[in-house]
Amino acid sequence: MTKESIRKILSEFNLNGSSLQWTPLTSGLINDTYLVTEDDDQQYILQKINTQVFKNAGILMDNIQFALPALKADYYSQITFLNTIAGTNHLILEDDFWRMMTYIPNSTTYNTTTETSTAFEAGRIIGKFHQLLQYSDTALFNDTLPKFHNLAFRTLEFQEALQNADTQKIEIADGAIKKAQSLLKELQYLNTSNLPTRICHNDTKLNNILFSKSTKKALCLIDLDTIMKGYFFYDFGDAIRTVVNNAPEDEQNHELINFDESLFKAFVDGLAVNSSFLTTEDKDSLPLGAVFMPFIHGLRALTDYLNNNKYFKVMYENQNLDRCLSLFDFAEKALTKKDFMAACIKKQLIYSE
Ligand code: GN1
Ligand code: MG
Repeated sequence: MTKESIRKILSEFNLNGSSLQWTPLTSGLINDTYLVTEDDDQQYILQKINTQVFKNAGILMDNIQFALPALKADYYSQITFLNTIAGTNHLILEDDFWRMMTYIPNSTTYNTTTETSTAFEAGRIIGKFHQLLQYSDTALFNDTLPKFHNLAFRTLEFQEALQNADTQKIEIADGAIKKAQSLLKELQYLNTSNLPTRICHNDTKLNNILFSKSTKKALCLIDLDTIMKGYFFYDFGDAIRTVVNNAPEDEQNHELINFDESLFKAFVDGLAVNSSFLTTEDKDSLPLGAVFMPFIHGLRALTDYLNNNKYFKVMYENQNLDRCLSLFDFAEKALTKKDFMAACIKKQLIYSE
């Protein structure tokens, strides 16, 4: 983006301070994000939505607007969207979809953690998010990314990609393809039939939780684009894969990929603070849910590798394959901890029969 085009966008949102600075934030794999500073003081987040992925960004904004009133609560930081001069919560300029929101001062994010206090806070704030949204009218919410975490759908996409991929790619990905098939067998035991449909965040990796720099307490969840219907284990599993494992998502040295039991316990303790909304079926789904989420992400990364990296941003050709292998490795490690997880959940989350 040229300086002039960003300046033009900022002026449409009525940001005309005498000094405007911006810097790209590069951790997201889908949208383009900038931290904007106005007059060395006020900060905002500016984002260009990837409309190849979010084909109808308007209904994505609607979902966020349905959720925000319920998320307005004590001890939960509020994210506010800025209106344009024309009075809309987004700007369409030359086919690009832009939106701006407030930046919570004195806040930070972590990609990974070794601190049990951080794991506790992550569990607590995810519980709070669900507790606040538990009475939402699910019928209001759009399926912005239909079947986002639907395993049958993602398996079909994977099989299609396998049929169309280069033979060389299939050979390189042989190990990953075999792992996919064996993990799929384990996941057939995940029973979703009696699970309540909830409004979920659907992308609760650790770096989508905002923490206070001073108190170290979790403030709120950010990156609200995937707020949609789902099951609680989606948000549980996505958090677990990033809270209890210190290795990045594309780690190539699998010896560094770990499942830290004390971080898991701390996360569940934090969740227990805000867990009265959970049903027995929700709780029973959590151990396999913590295998499911890294697996489905790994499968999506593998599919994208076979499809020549059309969906996720990559920095090198085989990065999606590395993501897949790392995520599958974590899924296998989580599978060996299934009984441990079930025992912690039983002990730490009160079962109301
Ligand atoms: C994508 O762009 P980002 O990091 O918010 C993806 C998530 C994955 C994540 C992998 C809409 O999210 O599902 O967990 O990459 N979001 C979408 O880190 O596909
Ligand atoms: Mg996201």
